[in-house]
Amino acid sequence: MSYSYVSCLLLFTSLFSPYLNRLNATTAMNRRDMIKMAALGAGAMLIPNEAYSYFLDKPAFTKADFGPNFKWGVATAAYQIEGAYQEDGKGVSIWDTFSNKKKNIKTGENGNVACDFYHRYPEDIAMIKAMNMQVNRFSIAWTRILPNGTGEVNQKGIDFYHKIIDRTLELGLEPWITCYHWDLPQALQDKGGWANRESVEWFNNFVDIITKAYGDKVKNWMVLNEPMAFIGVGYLLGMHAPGYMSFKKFYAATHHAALAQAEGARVIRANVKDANVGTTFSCSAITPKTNAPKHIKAAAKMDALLNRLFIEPAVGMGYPLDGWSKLKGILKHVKEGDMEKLKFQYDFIGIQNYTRVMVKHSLWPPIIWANQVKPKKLVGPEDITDMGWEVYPEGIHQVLKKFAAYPGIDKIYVTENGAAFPDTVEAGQVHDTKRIQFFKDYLAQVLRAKKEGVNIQGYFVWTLMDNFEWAEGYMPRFGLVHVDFETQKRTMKDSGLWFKEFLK
Ligand code: GCO
Repeated sequence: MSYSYVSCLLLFTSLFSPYLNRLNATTAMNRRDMIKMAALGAGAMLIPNEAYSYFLDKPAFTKADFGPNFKWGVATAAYQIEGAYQEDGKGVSIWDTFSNKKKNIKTGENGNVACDFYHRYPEDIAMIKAMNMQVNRFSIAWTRILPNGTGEVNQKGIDFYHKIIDRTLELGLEPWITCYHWDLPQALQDKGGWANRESVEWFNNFVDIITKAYGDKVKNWMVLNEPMAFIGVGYLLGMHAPGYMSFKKFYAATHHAALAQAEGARVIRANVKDANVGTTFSCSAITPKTNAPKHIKAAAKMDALLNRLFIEPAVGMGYPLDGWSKLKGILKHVKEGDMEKLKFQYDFIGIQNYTRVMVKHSLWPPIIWANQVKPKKLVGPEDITDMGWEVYPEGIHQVLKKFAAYPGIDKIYVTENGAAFPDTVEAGQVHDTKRIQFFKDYLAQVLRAKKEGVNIQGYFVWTLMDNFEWAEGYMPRFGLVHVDFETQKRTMKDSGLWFKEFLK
């Protein structure tokens, strides 16, 4: 999804890169497997568990290569981990409503209990420290602070996040707050949610309250988590809360979320002294299936939708109508002065990358006439994650370069990157070698972009522990820590131990 002007070149090179990349990955996998087999044969018991995977195949880089000020951390989201969905005065969010309708979640599960972080946070935050990470990125559930979205503040909700922040600080970690990670109050959805222009005011009010409450203690703030994901998947594809499939609602919601992004940033800047203000974007390298013009055009449309839609208005370029003319429906919602208001000089942007998207021209779905080529149909990708996503390390390099090239972009943090694999606990251990390999390969590409001059200042793993993966339920496990959802027992995976060793 990308590749308009700056990245046109990348689009063409990316046609060839999968092959080169795959070759490298295969070699690495074989080597790793061979060493692993040898280690097992030679008495793996002699290798202390903590160093187990790390010794199998050291990466070609060290922590020091990323520089002394580079920040390492983990990211989570309130709805995915907290549970306690009706406790201490919390109001109902759109995800409470959505996940409690069985048909909406693949596994029929809901997020009512999730990881029970609400009660287990002291130990859970300690695990971040145990992995030698520095940053705890988490989000605030709007409905704990304002059960009805606006109006009366729930003091117990305010207190809860003070406890999270204090625990984080007491362990010597930095709290990084995401103001909105998808859990809009249901009371506001009942008034139209993001499709209602008043959402900008509702959001400003919420951000005003939380920045005044926590701004003395917390300096790093992110306004939104992946606006494209919660607007696109929530209002157009109907697969996430609030579950709409409507262009009309999508156009309105897009503009209001884009406005809220900049207005929310202004509130943070006004209320928090010395704030580091950012916002996060989902992004994927886009590859057309072949270089036939029809596939290239299809890829450009996907790029406009998936990558460009929220960053470009934020940097003063307006909406990417040149990529997909159908987006002009958004303009109906633009009032005088809005284009100016959409702009904000962020201190940093957060890049969230998992996979790449290969695109073909297609008669389905109509309107966009573009569809994704399923990774299974690609030529021999080295791994497909439990999300059905292709492992494509070079993609993170491409999106870092692409986003760094926008005007006015200063610092970049990789605020999410990770993978879901089917992990099992065996004798109290989780040997998630695929995930370790994933991090080694993606980090190598992050470092490559950094060496090429992209101002990357940190990397946060998605995610601390296995959790409620939205419409997918609890099946895809993304954590560095395994969670048994029956007993809530936590087991640090080898990948968590790998980070502990790597960051020592
Ligand atoms: C996102 C969200 C996370 C997801 C993760 C894996 O990026 O979609 O921030 O909440 O769980 O990305 O899908």
